[in-house]
Amino acid sequence: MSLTRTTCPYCGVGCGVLADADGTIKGDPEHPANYGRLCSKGSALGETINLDGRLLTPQIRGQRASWTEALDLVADEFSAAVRDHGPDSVAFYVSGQLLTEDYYVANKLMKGFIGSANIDTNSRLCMASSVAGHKRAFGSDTVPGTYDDLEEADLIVLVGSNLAWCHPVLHQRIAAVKEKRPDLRIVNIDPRLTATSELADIHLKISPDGDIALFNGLLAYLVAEGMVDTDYITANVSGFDEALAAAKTCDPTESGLSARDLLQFYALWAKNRKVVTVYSQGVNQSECGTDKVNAILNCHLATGRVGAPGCGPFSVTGQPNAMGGREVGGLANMLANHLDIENSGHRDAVQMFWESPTICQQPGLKAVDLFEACARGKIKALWVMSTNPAVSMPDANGVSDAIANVPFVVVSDIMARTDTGDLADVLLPATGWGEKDGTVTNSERRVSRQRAFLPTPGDARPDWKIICDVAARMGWGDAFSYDSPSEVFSEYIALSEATRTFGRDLDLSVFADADYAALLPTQWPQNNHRFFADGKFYHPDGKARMVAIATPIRSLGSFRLNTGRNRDQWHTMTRTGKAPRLGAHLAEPYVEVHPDDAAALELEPGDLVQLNNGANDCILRALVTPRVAQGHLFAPMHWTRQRTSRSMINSVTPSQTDPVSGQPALKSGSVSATRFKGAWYGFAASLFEMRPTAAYSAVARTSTGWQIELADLACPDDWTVEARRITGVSGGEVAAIEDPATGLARIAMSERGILQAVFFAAPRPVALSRSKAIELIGTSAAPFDALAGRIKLGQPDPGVQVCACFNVGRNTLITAIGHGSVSIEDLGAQTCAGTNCGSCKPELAMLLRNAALPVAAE
Ligand SMILES: Nc1nc2c(c(=O)[nH]1)N[C@H]1C(S)=C(S)[C@@H](COP(=O)(O)OP(=O)(O)OC[C@H]3O[C@@H](n4cnc5c(=O)[nH]c(N)nc54)[C@H](O)[C@@H]3O)O[C@H]1N2
Ligand SMILES: Nc1nc2c(c(=O)[nH]1)N[C@H]1C(S)=C(S)[C@@H](COP(=O)(O)OP(=O)(O)OC[C@H]3O[C@@H](n4cnc5c(=O)[nH]c(N)nc54)[C@H](O)[C@@H]3O)O[C@H]1N2
Ligand code: SF4
Ligand SMILES: [Mo]
Repeated sequence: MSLTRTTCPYCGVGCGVLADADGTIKGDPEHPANYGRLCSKGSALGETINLDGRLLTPQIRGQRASWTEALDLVADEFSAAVRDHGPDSVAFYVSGQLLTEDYYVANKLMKGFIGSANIDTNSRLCMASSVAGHKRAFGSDTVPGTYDDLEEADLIVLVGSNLAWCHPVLHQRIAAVKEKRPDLRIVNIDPRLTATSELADIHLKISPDGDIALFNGLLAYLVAEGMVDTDYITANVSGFDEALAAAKTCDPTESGLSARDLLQFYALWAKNRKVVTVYSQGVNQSECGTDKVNAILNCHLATGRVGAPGCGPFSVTGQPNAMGGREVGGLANMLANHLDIENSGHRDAVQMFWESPTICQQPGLKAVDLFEACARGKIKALWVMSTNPAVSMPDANGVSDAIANVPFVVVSDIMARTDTGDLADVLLPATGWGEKDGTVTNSERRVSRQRAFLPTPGDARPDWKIICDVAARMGWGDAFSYDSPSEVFSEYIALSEATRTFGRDLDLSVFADADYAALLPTQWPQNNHRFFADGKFYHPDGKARMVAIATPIRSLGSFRLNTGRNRDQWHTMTRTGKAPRLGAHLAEPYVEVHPDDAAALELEPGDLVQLNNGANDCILRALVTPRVAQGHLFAPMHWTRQRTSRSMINSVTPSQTDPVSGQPALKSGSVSATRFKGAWYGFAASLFEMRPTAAYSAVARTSTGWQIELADLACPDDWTVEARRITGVSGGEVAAIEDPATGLARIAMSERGILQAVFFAAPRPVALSRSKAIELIGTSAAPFDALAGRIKLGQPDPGVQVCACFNVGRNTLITAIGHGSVSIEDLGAQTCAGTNCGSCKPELAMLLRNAALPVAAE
C-alpha cells in the first residue's frame, strides 16, 4: 500500500503522518518533529475522516445553494459594505488552522485589496503575547528555539504549559531523554498539578500570574550571584539597568512560592547554562501575558542564554499553523512576511509587489475589539474561517450575540453544525484535512506539506480557492488567479525575496527552487540555522532589549477560574468529538475543585456545580482533587452548545485583555460557585444521536452510538415518555423499573430483540458503570437484564478509559497493579496500555503512584 506523506492537523508539534484513504494512520519515521511517534489524537485521525456531520454544499440562510449563488452573494455584500461604509466596516476572523496558502490569500485580500487590516485570528487568543514579547525583546517575532535544543538541555523549565497533554510528542521526546540522561532536570511551573508535573523533578505550584514575581526575582538573584554575562550584555543588550531596577522592587514571594522553593529553582537556573524555558498559555493568556514573556526573556538575555545549542526561551505554538499565520501576517497588527503596518516603506513595498489598488494604513481590530465592534453595529459583513468563536472567545455568549448582530455573516467550515455556523447567513463548505494541499509551519519554524489522500467530498472547496473566488467577484480576478496552492506558495516566497532588503528575520529563500510536490520538512531560513548565535537582533541598534517589568496588581473574586485542555480533545471537538475512543477519556464537562472547597460547597461525589460570573453561568461536573489549589477552579474549554445545554466554560470567562498584545486573559476568570440542586440526575445510552436537553446535559459519541449525562430542576410527569424523547427511540418494546418511593427509574427500549437504548434516572447522581451500559446497546441483551445490570456479571468492569489506543480502563489497570505491575512497562506488558502512542503514560505513572485519576463520573 502506498501511504501519503502528510502532517497532523492538530497541535504545533507538527508531526509527520503517513495516511491512506482506508483510514490507515502511522507516524512518519522520517519526519524530524516526531520520528514516527504520534499521540492519541494523531493516532485516532482515521476515525475522524468520515463524512458524518460534514458540510457538503453551500447554504444560504439554511437552504442549500449553488457555489455561484453563494459566492455572488458574499462578494456583493462585502462590496456593498465597503462602498457604503468604508473598508473598515468589514472583517475576517481567521485561524491558525488555515494552511499558509489560505492564510496568505485571506490577508492579501483584506489588507491589499479591500484596504483594511480588520483581519484577526484565533492566534490572538493563543500566541499574541509571545509575538508582542518577541518583538519587544528581539525587534522581530523570531522563535529561536528548536526541538533539538530540548534534547540537548540540562534544565528544561515548563512555564504554564501542560506539554504532556497539549504537545504530547514533544513531551515524549523529553521523557525519552530523561530516561537516558536522568540528570536532566525538569521544572514545571503551574498553579495546578497536571500530567506534565509527573515527569518533572520539581513542580512549583505558583499563584496565578505569579510568574512575573518569579522571573523578576530570578533576574535579581542572577545579578546578586554574579551570574549575568556582562560582556554579552554590553555588546548585545540594551535596557539592562532599567529591567534590573524594576525587578529589584518586586518581592519574589508574591509568586506564592516559599523562599526555599524559590532558592532551589534559582540555584538550578544559575547552575545550568543549557536551560530551555518552554512556555505556553499559562504565560500568554493573561492580562500581563506580554510582561510575563519579557520577564522570561530578560533572564535569558542577561545570561546570554539564547542562540546557542540547548538553551533559550521557547514559546511552543498551539495550532498546526500558528507560525505560518504569523509569517504571512495574519494578525490585525502585522502586514505580511514579518513586515510592519506602521512602516510606510514596508507598506509601499508590499503594495508594489501585490500591484494592489490600496494597502491598509493602520492596524485593524484585534479579536476582542473586533467582536465588540460587531456588537456596536460597526461591522456590516463578517467572514469567519476555520475557527469557532461563538465557543472559543471569552464571554462567548456576548460574542454570539455580537455575531448575530452583524447584518451579513459568512462561515467557512468543514462541519454543518457548529455554534458559529448556526449564526451564519452563508455557510461555505471547505475541504478538510486529508482532502486539501498546502503547507504548515510548526513551533520550530519547520515548514511541512499537508497532502490530500482523500477525494473531495460533495461540493467542498479548499479555503484558498473560496477566498480567491470571492476576490475575483469583487473585481480582483487577476491578482487572485492561482491554479493551485503551489502557485500561492511561490508568490509568498517571492514576496519574501522582494522584501529581503528590509533585513527582517523571515528569509524564505531556501524554498525558492523547492519542488512543492516533493517538499521535505524544512526549517526557515534553513535547517539547523541558529538565530541570534552572533548576538545580532532586529532592533535598529542591532541589540536585544530587556524590558522593565512591574508586578501586576491582582484582583481576585471568590474563585479564580483557570481553563485549558484535555488530552484527547481538540478545542471545540468538531473533529475529535467524532472518535469514540477519544470521547471515552473524559466524556463530560468538568471542573476541578479542591477538597476543602468541595466540603464548604457541600459537594458529594458526582455532584454538579454551577459557576456564575455575575452575568452568565454554566453547570459542570465537580471533580474533587487536590491538584488545584484551594480557591482555584480549573475547567477545560472543549464543550459547546452542540454537545451540552449549559456547560460552555467561556460563558463565564472575562474579556479583559493584555494591554500590549490584546490577548484575552482566558486563565483568570472570577466566579462564584454553588452546588447545583437537581431534582433528578440521569444517564442514557442510545443507538441514535441525542441532542442536549434539560438544565444539564452532555452528549458524547460511544463505540455503540451516543451517550448523554443529564440533570434537571423538575421531574417529568412520565419517565417513559421522557426516556423516549431523550434517546430518540419511538417504537419497539419498553421495559421499565420505576420506584416512586425512591424516585428511581430505569428504562430499556428494544426493537426486534435488539437493545436500542437504556435510560437511568435517580434523585442523586446515578452510580452505574457507563461502559457496561454502552456495551449493551445494539446487542440482543434482554431489556430487564440490562436494567438489572445482570449481563456480564462475573466479568470485571474495566472502568473509565485511560489508554485510548487499546481501550484499557482504570479498573483493569488497578487490578494489574494489584497483581504486581510496578512500572509503566509492566502495565504495558499485562494490559497493552501505553504501548502504542504513549499519551497515557503520565496517567499510568499517576496510577502507579496511587493518585486519583481525573474521572468526572463513573
Ligand atoms: N489535547 C489537546 N492539545 C492541544 C490543544 C487541544 O485543544 N487539545 N490545543 C492546542 C493549542 S491551540 C494550544 S494554544 C496549546 C495550549 O497548550 P498549553 O498552554 O500547554 O495548555 P493549557 O491547558 O491551555 O494551559 C497550560 C497550563 O497553564 C496553566 N496556568 C494557568 N494560569 C497560569 C499562570 O498564571 N501561570 C502559570 N505558570 N501557569 C498557568 C494551567 O493550569 C494549564 O495547566 O495546546 C495545543 N494542543
Ligand atoms: N476558556 C478558554 N478558551 C480558549 C482557550 C483556553 O485556553 N481557554 N484557548 C484559546 C486558543 S489558544 C485557541 S487556539 C482557540 C481555538 O478555538 P477555535 O479555533 O474556535 O476551535 P476549533 O474547534 O479548533 O475551531 C476550528 C473550526 O474550524 C473547522 N475546520 C477544521 N478544518 C477546517 C478547514 O480546513 N477549513 C475550514 N474552513 N474550517 C475547518 C472546525 O470544524 C472548527 O469548527 O480557543 C481559545 N479559547
Ligand atoms: S503531538 Fe499529537 S496532536 Fe500534536 S502534531 Fe503530533 S500527533 Fe498531532
Ligand atoms: Mo491555541
